[in-house]
Amino acid sequence: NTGRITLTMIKPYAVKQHHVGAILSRIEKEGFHIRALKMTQLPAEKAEIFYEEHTGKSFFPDLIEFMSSGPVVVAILEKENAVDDFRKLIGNTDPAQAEEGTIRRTYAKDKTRNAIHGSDSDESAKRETRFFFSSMEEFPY
Ligand code: YYY
Ligand code: MG
Repeated sequence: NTGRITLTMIKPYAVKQHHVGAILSRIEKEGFHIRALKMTQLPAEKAEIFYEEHTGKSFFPDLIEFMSSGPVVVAILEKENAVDDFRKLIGNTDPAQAEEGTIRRTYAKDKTRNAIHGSDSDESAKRETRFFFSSMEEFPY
């Protein structure tokens, strides 16, 4: 992954807990430029498409129910080495395993309500940015 773009989503529980401002602030402090930003809610059918790689896994139904349960805040982020640096910043999927100081360690409740999404590859980042945003909604640094 050598691209400058990644996609993030602040998940429903973190939005409900009023962590949006703190999380966006942390992201900007770490040197990511916000290219696009919005709040939206995913109907279950849309969440299923976003997470289609996990179709059939044991946690899939809970994941879809949770991700469609309330609004999310989605952003396209720009930085050198965006995908890998952002995954490092958010930490392990399971907050109990995430390093001290990572966004998930700080704001996640559990493995499902783990506060935030980050693309896992340049290819995923491309797909996920198109999933949420049109080119008119995106502003390069
Ligand atoms: O990319 P990342 O979000 O860190 O993890 P994925 O393996 O892509 O899983 C997506 C999403 O599914 C994860 O953020 C929480 C949920 N999940 C889960 O609830 N239980 C698991 N054992 C694995 C993933
Ligand atoms: Mg993933």
